[in-house]
Amino acid sequence: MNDAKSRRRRQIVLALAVAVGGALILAPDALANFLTPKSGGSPNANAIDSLYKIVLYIAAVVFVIVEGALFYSVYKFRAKKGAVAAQIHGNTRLEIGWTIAAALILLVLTVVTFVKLPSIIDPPNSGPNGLVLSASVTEPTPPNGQKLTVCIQGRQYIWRYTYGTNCLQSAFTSKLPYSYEEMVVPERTTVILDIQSTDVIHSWWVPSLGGKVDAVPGYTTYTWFKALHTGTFHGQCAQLCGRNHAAMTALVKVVTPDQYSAWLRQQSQQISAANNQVTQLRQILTASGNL
Ligand SMILES: [Cu+2]
Repeated sequence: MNDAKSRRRRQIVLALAVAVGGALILAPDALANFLTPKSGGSPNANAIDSLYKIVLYIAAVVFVIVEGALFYSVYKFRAKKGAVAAQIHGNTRLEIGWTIAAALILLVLTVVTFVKLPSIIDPPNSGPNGLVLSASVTEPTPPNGQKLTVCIQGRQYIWRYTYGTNCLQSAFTSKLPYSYEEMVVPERTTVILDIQSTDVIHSWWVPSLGGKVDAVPGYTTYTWFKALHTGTFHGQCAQLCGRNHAAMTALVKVVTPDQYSAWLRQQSQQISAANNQVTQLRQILTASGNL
């Protein structure tokens, strides 16, 4: 009877060990960007990812030690039904020890976080092959002041992007080019995002290109990214903003600076051609008394 019991226990322990070992071996591939934040698109996304991993690994070590001690104690000090428990009145050295250890861990996490924060918050200069752009004073600015500004407007249920340094002040009077849903930007260029909302609170989030920033009606919030290479990056409004919230996706298309300039020109031409058509239509409708 006892033999069968201990064999069964050994089998359970073995099965658990195989399951945990297997999960650890398979984890890096299957769970890339699942357990840790997406990264690789922009330096701030990479900094968020590395800070996250440092905290995760420290927490994992603490988890293993605490759970290991728990399981060890449960096993080692198991007793038969009806046994009288030992009466223990604390252990001062142990208690002081784990209080200091916990405080030290918090101290390390605090220091690491504050060391890492500037690389997440402050935009760097554009790369040598990035676009050379003008400066303005109201937004976060890289050390040399050169940046590309894109204004993002959240509205139920689409993102609108306006391109140009003065996009906050004179998007319409300057006839700045704009696009919906898909943002086009040049690679290796520090892009500052001025984020606004026209209706409810939305949240701008393209995980591979950095952190999440709310778009709040009546306010302008800012963030930045510097795409490290060309490609497309997907995002999704991260704040429940209404019944069609799930459809409020974002796509950032990173192209070469030359392709970007060409796209911007083409976009401007298409917008003005469309406006001309509408103007003609309006004249016809007005002349015929239908408007
Ligand atoms: Cu939204």
